[in-house]
Amino acid sequence: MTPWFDPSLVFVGGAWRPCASGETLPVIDPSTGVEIARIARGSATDIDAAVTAAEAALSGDWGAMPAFQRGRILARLGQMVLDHIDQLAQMEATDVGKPLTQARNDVIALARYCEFYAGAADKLMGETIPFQPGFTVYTLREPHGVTGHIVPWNYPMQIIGRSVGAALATGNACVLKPAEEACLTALAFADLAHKAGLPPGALNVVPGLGAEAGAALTAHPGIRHISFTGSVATGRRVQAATAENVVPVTLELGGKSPQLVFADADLNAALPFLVNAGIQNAGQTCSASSRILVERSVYAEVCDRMAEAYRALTTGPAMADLRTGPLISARQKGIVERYLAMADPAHILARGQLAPDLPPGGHYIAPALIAGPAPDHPLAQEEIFGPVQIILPFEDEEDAIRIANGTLYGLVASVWSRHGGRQMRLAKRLRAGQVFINNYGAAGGVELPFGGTGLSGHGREKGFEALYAFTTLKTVAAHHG
Ligand code: TXE
Repeated sequence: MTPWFDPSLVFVGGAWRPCASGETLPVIDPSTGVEIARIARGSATDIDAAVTAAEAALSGDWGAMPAFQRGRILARLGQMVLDHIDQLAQMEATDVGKPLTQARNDVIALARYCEFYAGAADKLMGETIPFQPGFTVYTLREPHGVTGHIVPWNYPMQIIGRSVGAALATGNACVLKPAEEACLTALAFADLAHKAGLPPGALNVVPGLGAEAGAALTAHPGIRHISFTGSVATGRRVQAATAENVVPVTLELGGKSPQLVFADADLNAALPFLVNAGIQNAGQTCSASSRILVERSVYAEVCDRMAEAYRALTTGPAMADLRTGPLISARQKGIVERYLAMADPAHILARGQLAPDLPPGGHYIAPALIAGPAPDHPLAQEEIFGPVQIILPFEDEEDAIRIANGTLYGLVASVWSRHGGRQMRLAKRLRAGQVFINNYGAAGGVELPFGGTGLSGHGREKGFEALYAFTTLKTVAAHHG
């Protein structure tokens, strides 16, 4: 997989150029541990140049462009993404270590975000407000200006789609800082956007380390909004930095999302979702369902059936396209192994299988299903971010809610039950930004507002809701007598 662009450059003002320091960072293929490319080590100087380019775009062609025209460019971009599906999927699979089919799905999701926000660009409207006689009052939705986007390594294309897509549709100019572990598709996206007709400076991409390029972006006084997806620890730093400049921030910080399985559930329908929501992308998913809560009377049966499904899971290189690939890095593998070491070996119900002859430098972990640590155990409380699921029993609806809501997170939850009243009650009482009934994740749902409460963060991305987040509201009160 050789990118069609030079990945060691930054993309600023519609052109590729070396970063100011001239230094580069390695791109490691997590499936093999081998370096496959170099990316720029962007710094505060590059971020500053990107913000300047974005400001120039706003006072030039991009800022003057009518909304429908922005939509057309996004629509073209969506088509170009689909036209490059093979290259982009291979690039993402190699860079992130995700199985090729999952990487292809991410390409399709990126195209869907472009399509959705293309269609929405000229449909965001203000209101007229009934006021006193002699006045006409209305609201205008205006772009923030230059928006900063800090993206993690687990779903680069999807997260870029949901945040940059909405920001461009509403007329902001973006500076994107992808994760140092997986930058390639961010750079590819910028190249395609340029070719789709996006004016220079409307989208700038500066790869680099979080503590350098990332911190410089969040602290830059020219940035008017920050969208961040990543860890709680970094999210806190990002929010503190944006507080200095008093700019709004959207934080999506992962979770410990539960699926609640009641005795009356259709277990055949539930089972694939119970397992897949935990192991997709090797569990490195913000909305991963890492806790399965099961009504006591069917607990043993669900444990057995999930264990059987786990034993059939295979893990191997991204290009082998098995159920799970490697973890992103040796560091992430170490984190997951430390959590696994906390488990009582007798509680590990099942492990998946590692494919034979794995490349020795890859960061592989066989998925693990762990039964019954106490709900307050770190395994049942903390985000592990690996292919590990915890399965716990509950006694009744009240107990289920207590355990489900008993972490500091609140991103996603699901309820498996045929009982309509229970579905509605739980949908109201579960602490989460999204609740699914008899499904999980709704296949990604680009149309569906997404975000969390508690340590999972605040603000909403995806769907139409993101358009409100990426605009600021102006009220105009005209007195005409
Ligand atoms: O995250 P970071 P890491 C969780 C997951 C994982 C843990 C650590 O539990 O084990 O976080 O992952 C940039 N100012 N999630 O270390 O540090 C960084 O360059 C500005 C959940 O990768 O949060 C990258 O682009 N930016 C999550 C992005 O922040 C900074 C997805 C994420 O990195 C910065 C990823 C700084 N000071 C990890 N420091 C999810 N919600 O899905 C780093 N960055």
